[in-house]
Amino acid sequence: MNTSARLALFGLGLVVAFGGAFGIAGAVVPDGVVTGWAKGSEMNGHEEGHDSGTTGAKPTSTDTVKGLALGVDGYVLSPVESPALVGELGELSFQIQDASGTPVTEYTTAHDKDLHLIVARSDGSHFRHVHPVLSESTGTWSLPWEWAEAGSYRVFVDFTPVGAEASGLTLTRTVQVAGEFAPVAPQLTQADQVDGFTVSLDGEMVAGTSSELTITITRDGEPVTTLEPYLGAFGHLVALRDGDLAFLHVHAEGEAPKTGDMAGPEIVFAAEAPTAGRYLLYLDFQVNGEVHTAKFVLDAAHSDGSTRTESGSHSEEGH
Ligand SMILES: [Cu+2]
Repeated sequence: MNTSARLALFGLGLVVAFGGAFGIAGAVVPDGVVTGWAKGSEMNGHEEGHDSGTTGAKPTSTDTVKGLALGVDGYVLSPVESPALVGELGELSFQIQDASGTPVTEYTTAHDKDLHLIVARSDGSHFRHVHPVLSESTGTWSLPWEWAEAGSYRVFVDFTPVGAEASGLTLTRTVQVAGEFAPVAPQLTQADQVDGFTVSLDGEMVAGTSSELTITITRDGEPVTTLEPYLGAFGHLVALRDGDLAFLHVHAEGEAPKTGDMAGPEIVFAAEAPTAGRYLLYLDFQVNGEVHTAKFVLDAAHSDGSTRTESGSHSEEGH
């Protein structure tokens, strides 16, 4: 594990890394429940001592991909309640239940919040990263909610149970929102325009390898140097793997910025894709008290360096 050493190279760096793809057997069953084996994976940079120095043949918990199962380590994401119809204002709510079915009401705060909620339509559009409120009496998390469009959505919750050994868990469910919709095929893009900001991404991802991604934010052609800490970091990157929406929610590693600190125009990430193929990346950043979200779509090259991204003319066939 040289993650710590690598992180030290990036003062403001964030790490985007899936574990290796050991033992993943995710499948979408007809009722929309996603099953899979994604036991206890840990965020890079949070390796616990029990991993270090082991040389056993078994994959460790860092070797799994997150965001493919509704239950991990005995914790289960309950069914998600939400408005039945597009355009109907209501509430989205759920519980995290422990192995005995009891709603969990105590969490370890991570990145300023006890729980992070990410919702994305399965085609990668309509991404939201928000923070619901916990009712400690019922153990129910909720927030006001309205579906803007129909479709099949993936709901991800990212939280850390209490306990010294606890590491961050990501649970997921599918929510269907009735109505007609036109899925959008994610097109490769390394630049986005959002709320007057131009956000561009430089770098390439290679399967199984840590690759540096540099995000640069400008406004009206001028570098933005007033990035503010948001949830204890200068930026948050969520990456979803196109095809199964394997998930990663990462925050800044290393020294947390202090209130009043500013950064920009560049944010550096180390990205490690578990497989070649397309990834949907979402960057949350804050300027002047407002949070903005920029989206990118990248192809990770095969570990031998081959890529299908240059011309886009190669077929998907062949192994
Ligand atoms: Cu969050």
